[in-house]
Amino acid sequence: MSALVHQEPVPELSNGPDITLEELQLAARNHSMPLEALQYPITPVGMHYLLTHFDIPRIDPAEWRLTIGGRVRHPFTLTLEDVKGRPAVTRAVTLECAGNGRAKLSPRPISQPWLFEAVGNAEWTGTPLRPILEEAGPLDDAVDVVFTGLDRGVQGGIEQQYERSLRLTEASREDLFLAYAVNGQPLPPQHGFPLRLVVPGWYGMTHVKWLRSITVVNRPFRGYQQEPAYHVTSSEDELGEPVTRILPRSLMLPPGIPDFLPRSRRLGLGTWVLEGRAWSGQGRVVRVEVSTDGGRSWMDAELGEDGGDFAWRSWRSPWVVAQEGEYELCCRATDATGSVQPLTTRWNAQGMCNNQVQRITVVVGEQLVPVQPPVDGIP
Ligand SMILES: Nc1nc2c(c(=O)[nH]1)N[C@H]1C(S)=C(S)[C@@H](COP(=O)(O)O)O[C@H]1N2
Ligand SMILES: [Mo]
Repeated sequence: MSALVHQEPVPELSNGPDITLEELQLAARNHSMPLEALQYPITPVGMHYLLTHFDIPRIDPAEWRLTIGGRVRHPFTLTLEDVKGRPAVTRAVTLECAGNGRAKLSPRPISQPWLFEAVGNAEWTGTPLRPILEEAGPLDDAVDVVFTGLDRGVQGGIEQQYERSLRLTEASREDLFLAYAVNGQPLPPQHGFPLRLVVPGWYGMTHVKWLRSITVVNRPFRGYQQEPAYHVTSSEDELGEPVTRILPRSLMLPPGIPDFLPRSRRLGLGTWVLEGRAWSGQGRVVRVEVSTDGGRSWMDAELGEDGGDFAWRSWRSPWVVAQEGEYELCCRATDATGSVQPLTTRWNAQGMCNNQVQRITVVVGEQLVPVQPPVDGIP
């Protein structure tokens, strides 16, 4: 009678600590970038990762105002039209969540359970922040600049607006801007409509969405998202080091076709091109290496065009596969400061900054039709 029920064979899956339903709830709201999006030099908006701590606020652009105040000589307010009327810049910026890689740590710190795909490289348009700060005129005792969003919630038992600060010197750098468009479109609600901060090179938490106010203060800001959140610490009892700039990382476009479960890749024999993107917020990516034996031996990949100071760059490496079997592919980036992606990362309590190398299992079989013809490389 039940012969018509379609049942797949149960695949052998990797064992890990159980994910809770609450983590799954976060993971379903806050999606990562599908790795096939590595094909695009500029990430299409719907494929860009997303992270929102609380609810996505609904904002009426006619009512919305940005206030600039605190320890300044000339506090003022801008409408959205005022912001758009100011000088505009457009920049490709790689955004990555500081918690990217968290789910690979053991034991897994409980929060958004990212694997390695909490990243995107969109083209943001907005107006530079520095002239706005200059017009406001910070007083001599100014220390921090606080960026406050319109979203509200409870975290760590504390009711709060989402807000983060930067030292005045960092906030006054030339490359920061307030973005009202992404990939040529007005910001969609989930990416911060109508205005968000963009801090090229810094991890995602700094890029405050749904910006409501910019406040200059005369002491180091200690709001929840500044402290204790976003620190690399080995225990809950000590503060540790604040998370700032993005560590180097490379990702590989998974070759071949996926096996629905267990998510490994299938590929035929032949000559393939392994390719992907690499980035760092500390300096340019100067080297990417590839391994097809799980990190035992490495070869240099060819680097593609430099995407600019704060955007990822492409890399590629030919791969001749003459033998059937299982392969473990890895890639690792080195940036201009000499910082290299590690094979394993030291555990930390919040699951921050895990830039350990990605591993892709590929099953090569003679029978398989070559599904991915050798290509000229991603642009
Ligand atoms: N107001 C506000 N801004 C925010 C957040 C938030 O929850 N609220 N999340 C931050 C974090 S942790 C990240 S990683 C990035 C994600 O940006 P995206 O969703 O546009 O990719 O936004 C940052 N800005
Ligand atoms: Mo994040």
